[in-house]
Amino acid sequence: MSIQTISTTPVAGQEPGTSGLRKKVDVFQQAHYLENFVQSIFDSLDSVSGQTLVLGGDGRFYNTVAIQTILRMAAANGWGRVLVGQNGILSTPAVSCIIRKYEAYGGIILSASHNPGGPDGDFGIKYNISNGGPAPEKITEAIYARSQVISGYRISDAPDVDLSRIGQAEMDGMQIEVIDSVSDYAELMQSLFDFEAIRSLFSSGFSMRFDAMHAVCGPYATRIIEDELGAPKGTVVNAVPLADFGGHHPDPNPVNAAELIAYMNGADAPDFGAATDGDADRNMIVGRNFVVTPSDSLAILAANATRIPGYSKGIAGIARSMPTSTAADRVAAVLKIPCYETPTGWKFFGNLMDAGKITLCGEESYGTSSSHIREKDGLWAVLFWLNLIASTGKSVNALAAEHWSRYGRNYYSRHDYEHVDAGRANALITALREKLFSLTGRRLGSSVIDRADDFSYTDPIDASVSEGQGIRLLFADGSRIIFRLSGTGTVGATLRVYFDRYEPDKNMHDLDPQAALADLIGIAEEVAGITEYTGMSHPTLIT
Ligand code: G16
Repeated sequence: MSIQTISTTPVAGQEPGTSGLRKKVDVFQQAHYLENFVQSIFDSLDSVSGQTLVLGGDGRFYNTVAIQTILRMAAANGWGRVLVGQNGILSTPAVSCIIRKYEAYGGIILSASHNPGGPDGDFGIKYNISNGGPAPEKITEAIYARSQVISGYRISDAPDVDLSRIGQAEMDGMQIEVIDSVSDYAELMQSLFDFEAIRSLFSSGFSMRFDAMHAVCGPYATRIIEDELGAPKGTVVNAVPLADFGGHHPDPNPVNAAELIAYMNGADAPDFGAATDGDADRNMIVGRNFVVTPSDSLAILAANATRIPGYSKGIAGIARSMPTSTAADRVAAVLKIPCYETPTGWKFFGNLMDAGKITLCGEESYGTSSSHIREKDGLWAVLFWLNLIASTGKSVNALAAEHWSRYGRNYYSRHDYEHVDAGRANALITALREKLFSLTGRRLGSSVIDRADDFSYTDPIDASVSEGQGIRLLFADGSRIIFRLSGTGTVGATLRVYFDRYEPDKNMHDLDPQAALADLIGIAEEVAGITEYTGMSHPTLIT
């Protein structure tokens, strides 16, 4: 076996977005495309010689092909050891857990998360650093810069490694360990939650439906919820990961997980419902005829954290991404702990967790987690809710209603306009940016804009500055409208418009969120001219 240096030329557009590089599968299949990006990652790191890399993906189409290529490149670049999930499968939270547990140098995750899979779908690649979290912007910018000047990559001509069997292999002096995809993660969950209490809950007849959406969480949820916690077989549905996610969009929200929602609204609905996404870092929590918004989920978990063994001593602080509702801020104020507001992107939470400033964090995009790892963690959130239900004896619906009655309710919704022409979408944001000054102090309907700005974040730990993170209209009554463009799509642009309105009156907590937000929705159209710019009179997705 020999190591070769292959000549290559830069490919335009290898700039990581909100969470790594995501493109259509056929883009990744172009000659040298994946190799250029992987070599750019390796070249952007301090010496990787002899170091340990964790490698795995969500099982989508092209996963195993990419894994074999990355193994050959890792060997050629001098990595000492690669821990790779059996059959190339590792969820995003599991990669984070394994990097931390085995003190690896970093990890590569192959996933386009909630984006559809299959030959016509999306593929993605992301590098995580030694704390287990996504590489910060300093590194992603270096990777991109490198990708634009690359002239060659190193690769071994060794044959494919058998990933189907747990065990050891060797490639050009590099050790390869094919590891069980689930066990390290399962052990971590056991250390945080009261498994005994959850077992008793299930043995008392409590029923649940967990929709793994034919994505990577299936094996994790089956092992933990059915095998270890004793939920009846069949509790986890769509449990086998498929390369195309069964043709569905593996995104746990009420639109894409419509089957689960219908089930939970039916006459025979179980007590509790949950779903996770392509790479198992997102989650949706569902009660009977009721969906918990992700922003509320973060606030409710924070308010009840001391009921959970892993958090019984309390939490140091909370962080939420800027567009996430301010429900968590109200909990932090009562607990007298800080609440940080970061740009969209999990990578912004890492420094706060490493510095011990926060314990819990979350985002409106169905992501919640804690400092147990450095990624969002779908199954963790589900187990947290199960533990909460077991320790309080209350349903999801009752826990949410009680929370609102104590803290008030943040009505919240996100409207997405997908596949918009990128030029038109950018023009909308530019026009808003130019109007910011004139919007401040303006009265629209019964609301006054207290402040209009383009969100900028200065990291409190390393003082790095991230500008242009979303247009905010902040109203005098605490309501907010936010406009930003998604950084995870692969076709055209997606405009996201976020609405957040606080309602303290407990007699007003049963409104339909779209009705409760109708005034703000009208103001967004008036201020931004969404229909004119996008050519769409309605959002393509409402969550
Ligand atoms: C990623 C990021 C999240 C972000 C979400 C949506 O999630 O990790 O932090 O909130 O994308 O980002 P955007 O609004 O830019 O599309 P995931 O689950 O796709 O990795």
